[in-house]
Amino acid sequence: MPDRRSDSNTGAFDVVIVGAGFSGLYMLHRMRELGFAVRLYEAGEGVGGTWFWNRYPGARCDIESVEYSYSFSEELQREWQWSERYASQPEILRYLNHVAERFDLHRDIQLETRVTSATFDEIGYRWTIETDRGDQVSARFCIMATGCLSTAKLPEYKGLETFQGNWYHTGNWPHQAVNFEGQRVGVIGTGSSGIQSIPMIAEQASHLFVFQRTPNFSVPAQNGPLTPEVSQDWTANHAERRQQIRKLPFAIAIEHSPDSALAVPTEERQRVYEQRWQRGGFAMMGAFADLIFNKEANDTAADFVRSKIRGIVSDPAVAQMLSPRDFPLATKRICVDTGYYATFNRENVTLIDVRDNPIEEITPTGLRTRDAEYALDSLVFASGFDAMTGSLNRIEIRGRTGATLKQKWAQGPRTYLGLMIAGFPNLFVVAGPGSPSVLSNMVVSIEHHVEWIADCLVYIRDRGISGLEATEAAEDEWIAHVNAVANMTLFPLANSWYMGANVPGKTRIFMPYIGGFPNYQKKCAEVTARGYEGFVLSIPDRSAAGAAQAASW
Ligand code: N01
Repeated sequence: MPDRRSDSNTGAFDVVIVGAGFSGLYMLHRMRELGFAVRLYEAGEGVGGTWFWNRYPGARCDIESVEYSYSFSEELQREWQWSERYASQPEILRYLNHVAERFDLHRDIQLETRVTSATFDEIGYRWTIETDRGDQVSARFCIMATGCLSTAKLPEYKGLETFQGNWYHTGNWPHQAVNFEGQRVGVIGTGSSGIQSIPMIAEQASHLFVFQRTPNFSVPAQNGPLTPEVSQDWTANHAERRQQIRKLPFAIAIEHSPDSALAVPTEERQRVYEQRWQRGGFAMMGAFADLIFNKEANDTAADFVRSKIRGIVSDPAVAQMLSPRDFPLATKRICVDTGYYATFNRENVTLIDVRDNPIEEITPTGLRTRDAEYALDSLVFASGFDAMTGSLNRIEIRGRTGATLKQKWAQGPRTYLGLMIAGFPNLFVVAGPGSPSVLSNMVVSIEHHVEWIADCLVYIRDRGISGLEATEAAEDEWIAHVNAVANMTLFPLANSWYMGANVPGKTRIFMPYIGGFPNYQKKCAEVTARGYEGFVLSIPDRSAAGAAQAASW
């Protein structure tokens, strides 16, 4: 296939990709390999997506490093060695920069450019894409690789603009080092970002105040240097290991027991939980088969974690405050930490419950809750993201009927397979709502989506057709299935970002697909094998404009 980069001179591409994280980088590479004329726009000053922005102290992956890496290149797998069991943000960012260099991706990436709109033109069957730098280009296909957790969300407190100290959001952390030495620091939020950063900030700050609205379940990472044995095993057997991983429900290498938590004697159950706790990370989730389906089973695991918290935290009142009670274990993403609970034994750390004693305003010198005032030099918002839909909704995406995607999704996101949207032909989303995405090893899901999209584009090009669009019927059926599967689990019981519950006014609907990666992958393969079942394939446009475009394939 010829390299069609020269088409970029005319501002007319085959494919425009938005976002240069794990998804966008591989998508770009694949498109180029297949000979498509492609341009990638990225808002950041560098590549890396999530790993470019989330530079807060302690930022680290909660999936093991050897698994959280691309599989598409044998050479890349051989030459890259991870240093720790769970990679830190700087190491993952180095990896992604290495990938961009190694595959010479930068020549088709325009950095510091935010896509502001994408408008579909039905006559030419193309998208017009505009950016905040004044670019206006057209592309037959527009691929949103915008990430699931990319739009940071600040709580709406009055007075933030009056604060005289520095404030930060974990999802948009400065690129220069931040030094909290000798400072009184407040952290708002105790999700994964808060739980990773709190132990690190506590080591620097003169005093750390943790403002907690909802305690979360956290399990120890048991992180450490990647042992030579694991490293060598992975290098020698990665193809086989990756194949095994793709057969697992979350595409994460944890052992899944087929047993019910309720079918084993208490002592045996405790032994299993203890073993999983010592193993670290998501191992706990595979301890018994019914943990996410049966509240009683889940309670046994939740009780175990609460008992661990009581064992680690010396002040029983603080341990009680740190113990989650109002949602089942893992129905909010379980956090994976290093030294989180023990941090509350430090003299310089105070936990403040802001559920019954809410934060009322940020003041010039700190913040005020209903009951007290706190003097602070710096404030850290670890308050999360407008997840899964936020980054798509902030681009004005106008489809075939002229309606925007935001309008279409006012009652929650609707997609077919999390990949495409009825009314928005030739627009693809990598790891979109309705796909396993955040409930799987993201890199496995991303590679699967990139390859599915690439195959689809080749199919279209080979047949000389204009493109394809998901049908409303296929989308309705898929969303009904996504909801039905979610409702078989305990997940909808939590006010989680999976449910859109963390953003005031956002429709509550379970957004990711929890039917498991293998089932999902099978469904996608069936759709393809049946000639893109659930999609309408566009017949070639025989107008003069259409003929000219067809000739450009
Ligand atoms: O965000 P979150 P996150 N007043 O939404 C609190 C991934 N990730 O950035 O629960 C007071 O989980 C909020 O309280 P509540 C991972 O998938 C992965 O931590 O709404 N508090 C909550 O405690 C993760 O799940 C890693 O009551 C307020 C916190 O802020 C996802 O990103 C690392 C508040 C937000 O927690 C998001 O994690 C980091 C308010 N007004 C993130 N508003 C890895 O390990 C919000 N909060 C790979």
